[in-house]
Formats: sequence, structure tokens, C-alpha cells
Amino acid sequence: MRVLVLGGDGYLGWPTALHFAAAGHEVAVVDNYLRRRYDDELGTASLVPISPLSIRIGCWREVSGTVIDCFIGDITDPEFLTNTLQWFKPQTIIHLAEQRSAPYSMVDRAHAVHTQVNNVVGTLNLLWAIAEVDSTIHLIKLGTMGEYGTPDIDIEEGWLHVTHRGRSDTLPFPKQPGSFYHLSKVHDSHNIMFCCRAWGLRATDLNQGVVYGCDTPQTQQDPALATRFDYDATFGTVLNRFVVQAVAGHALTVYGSGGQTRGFLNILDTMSCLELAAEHPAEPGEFRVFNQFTETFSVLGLAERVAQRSGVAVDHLPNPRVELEHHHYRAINTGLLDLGLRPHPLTDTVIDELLAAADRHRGLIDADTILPETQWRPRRLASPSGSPSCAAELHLVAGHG
Ligand code: NAD
Ligand code: USQ
Repeated sequence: MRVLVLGGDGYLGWPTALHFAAAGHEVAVVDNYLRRRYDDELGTASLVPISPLSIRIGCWREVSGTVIDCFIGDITDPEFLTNTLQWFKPQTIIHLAEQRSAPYSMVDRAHAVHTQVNNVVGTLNLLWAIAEVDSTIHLIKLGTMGEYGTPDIDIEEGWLHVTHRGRSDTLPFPKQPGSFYHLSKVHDSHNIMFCCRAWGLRATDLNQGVVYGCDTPQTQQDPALATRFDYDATFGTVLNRFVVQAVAGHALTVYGSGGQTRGFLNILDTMSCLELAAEHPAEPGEFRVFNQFTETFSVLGLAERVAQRSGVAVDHLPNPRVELEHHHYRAINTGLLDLGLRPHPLTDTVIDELLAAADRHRGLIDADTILPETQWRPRRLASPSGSPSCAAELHLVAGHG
């Protein structure tokens, strides 16, 4: 297969490119280094040192003898994206190129606008490029379990069979996302579903849960092949954060009571799910949805597991987010299991391995980036003291080329 990985310099995108290359596919990556520029903006860094993309690709060529093609550009630029598709001629596109932090999307108006423009426009450009260049391309799009929110009923896999006033239909499961980031994924899903229906495109929307871990068989072959591992309050996800906090001797930062329950999966299972989706493509015109997680945990339950393995304390911070802390959570995830997924559960051994991986870089932990600063509710503005002026826009410096 010719596989194009959008967001191929990111946490999941880089190991995905390696995974498909190792399986013998022809792989190209697209990225504009936006994630590296967020680090510059926030004063944060991956705990595991990461090499520039060109070094990563060169290292892979040396260890494997195979070439990963690379296209540097912004998928919100339609000309760049269309040219890339015409040049590489992918059969499968795995789209991971989005701003993916919920806290980042809630910083202020400019960050909310940036997130939705980057994500929704990028995906919309991609849909047009696929339709105009080759409508048989299978689009595999990373969505999120957070599209559904936490309804008081079981979460189905994409669709809900409804009987209303004596008539029945199968409709998209209702969405109640909890941040402007999660909302951007809902908007993407609607745009993709429409293009499957209207233009006959084929797409798989993967509503992924929270991912943990950073090692795959390929990233472990050389330090230059490592992928990023974020633990700061903006881009670190909860379990990755907890293991780094434990290594730093920092009390674990449970927001509120910790009853928030989510779907989780090991990064190894992300790789398997993407491979299964690619090997079993959606039919032309089909908008297929899988819920991509393997286990559910409450935040407090995870903290207690990490505390038990590490001896660190658990703290309850005032919750910076607006979210339910006690709620029903049961989500269906049989689609990928039916395709053959064999999950890696979160055993104590896995927690110990995560702790050991973080411990190898303990000297690089910046404790100042651990506590959350972004609040979900905007601050009220002070009364204007002068005449109206232009509000600041988000300017991310170019670089990392
Ligand atoms: P990441 O930020 O590490 O990687 C995303 C990559 O896309 C970055 O390298 C970034 O530079 C690139 N990118 C962003 N916008 C771009 C644009 N306009 N043009 C070109 N490149 C662009 O994120 P990740 O953790 O690897 O997540 C990948 C995808 O998976 C995202 O869509 C995310 O929403 C989804 N997801 C992630 C998780 C998780 O726990 N990490 C869970 C569920 C879903
Ligand atoms: N949380 C804490 N303490 C922390 C960090 C988080 O209690 O130190 C809580 C949050 O309040 C939330 C839960 O843990 O209830 C999950 O937070 P998270 O930051 O790990 O995950 P989230 O913001 O939902 O976003 C992450 C990824 C995103 C992906 C999503 C999958 O950043 O890209 O879409 O997980 S899901 O959660 O299923 O929507």
C-alpha cells in the first residue's frame, strides 16, 4: 500500500509511519512542525528527546534500508495538499495532523479560533483534495472518544438506532464534546460523513481514547527514532503525566474528585488499530466509525494504580475543566476487536515499564510545567480604559525547517 501519514512528525504520527514502513508499505509523511512550535510558545519540551524529522528519516533509512518520503507543509494550504496527493498517489491517508490539546484550545479566544481553523480547514481541504485527485483513496481520520462526552446512556459505536413517534432510523450518536478541541473533531466528523454521502468517498473515523506509552518496536531501535512523550499540563495526557509526576516525586494531579472516566489504550494498540483499519478499508460511500480504546478507567483509579507502584501521594486539585466528575460511562468498542485487535492491557508490569521509561530521562523533567494554568471558563474583561483596538492574534513563529 502507498500510505500517506499526515502529522507524521507527531507523537502518534512518527511511530505510525515507522510501523507501516516496517510492514513493507510505501510511506510518506506530511508535517509543518506546528507541534514543535507549540513547545516554543509554551516553554515545554518532550521528556524523551526527539530528533529533527530529517534525522529521524535518515536514521530509519540506515537501520531498515527503506525510505520514508517527506513533504513539509501546512494542510490548511490547499495547493500544497493537492500537489502532495498528486505527487505521492496514496491509496490510504492516515490523518493525524491536528491541534490535539483540549487545554490549548481553551487558553483564550485566539487559541480556540486557531484550533478550529487548523483542524476543520485542514480536514476540509483534505476532503476536497481526495475528491479531486482520487476518490478511491481510503481516508483514516483520527477522531476522539471525547466527541460523545459523557451521556447518561451507553455510548454506541458511531450510530444510535432511534424510534421516534412510531418511526425508526439509525442516526449519528449524539455528540456533547467538552472543549473547543473536541468540538473541532465533531465538525470534522460531520464534514467527512457528508462527503461520503454526497461524493462517495470512503472513510474510517477512529474515535480514539487517551493514549499512553511511547515505545514501539521501531522507535526502540535507535534513540534518533524515539517519539515524543509529553507530560506538561497542556499537552501531557493523564496517564503519561502521572508516571512522570511519580518519577519526579510530585503528588499526582487528580482534577477534582477523579471520578471522570475515559477510554484508554496503549500506543502499541494505536498502531494495530490503524493497521487493521487500513487493511480492511471502508467501502466507497461508507462513513465507518470505530471506537478506538481497549479499557476504561477513572482518573482516580489510574492515580491509585500509579501511586501503588511508585509510592507517591495522590493530590486532588480544584478542577480547571468543566466536566462531570461522577457519571455513567460504558462505551461499545467491538468493531476493531472484530477485525482482530488483540489489546495490550494496562497491567502492573506495563505501569512499571512506563515508570522506568520516564525514569531514564528524569533529569529533563521541568516541574514548573506540571500544574494546570488554563481554566475552562474565560476571565471577565476589565472595563475598557481607551478606544477599541485590534485584539491580539496567535502568532506561532516559523522554524524547525
Ligand atoms: P501531535 O500534536 O503530537 O501530532 C500532530 C502532528 O500534526 C504534529 O506533528 C503537528 O506538527 C502536525 N500538524 C498539526 N497541524 C498541522 C497542519 N495544519 N499541517 C501539517 N501538519 C500539522 O498529536 P498526537 O498525539 O500524535 O495526535 C495525533 C492525532 O490523534 C490527533 O488528531 C489527535 O487529536 C488524535 N488523538 C490523540 C490522542 C492522544 O492521546 N495523543 C487520543 C485521541 C486522539
Ligand atoms: N486529568 C486529571 N489530571 C491531570 C490531567 C488530566 O485529572 O493531570 C483528567 C482531565 O480532567 C480529564 C481526563 O483526565 O477528565 C483526561 O484528560 P487528558 O488531558 O488525558 O485527555 P483529554 O483532554 O481528553 O485529551 C486527550 C488528548 C486528545 C484526545 C483525548 C481522547 O490530548 O487529543 O482526543 O485525550 S478522549 O479523552 O477520549 O477524548
